[in-house]
Amino acid sequence: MTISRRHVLRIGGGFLAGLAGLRFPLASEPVEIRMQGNTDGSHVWFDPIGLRVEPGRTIRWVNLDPGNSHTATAYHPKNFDRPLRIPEGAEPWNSDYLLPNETFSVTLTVEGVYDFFCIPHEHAGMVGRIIVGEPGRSPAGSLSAQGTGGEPIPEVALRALPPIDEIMRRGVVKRV
Ligand SMILES: [Cu+2]
Repeated sequence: MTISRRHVLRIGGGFLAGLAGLRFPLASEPVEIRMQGNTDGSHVWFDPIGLRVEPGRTIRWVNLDPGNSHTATAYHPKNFDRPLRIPEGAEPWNSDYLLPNETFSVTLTVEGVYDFFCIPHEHAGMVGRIIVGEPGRSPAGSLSAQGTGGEPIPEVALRALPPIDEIMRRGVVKRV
């Protein structure tokens, strides 16, 4: 008894063709970062504090802290002569003060690591980190995590920033 070779070969095709259309990344929807604070104002934070997105994604900060104004401000020489901690060639942003329930949005297209802070609460460790695409792909990506020049970043803020590899692994990192 012999198995028909033609029969075996017929099984292979067709299955994979359907899979290509299954991905819907919803890249047009903004990703939200919430500005939070506890009731007595002794703790303030970005939620999430670490985030990974694909290039072209819009980030929207929203102030959900009823008791405080907050900012989302990129570490960049154009913002109060702070060290460069976003990719070279990327546009710096500064939301200015957001009152409760106000929002601010930015679309990030250059791949790399972006660190940002809240102007009145940087010394309380209110900072965040966004990774766009693959940080290694842009030469400035890894460099920006070190930062250069300007008024130095307080130790408490540096320590609050989640490690790049943790953000790459988990996609979203919450404050502990
Ligand atoms: Cu703040």
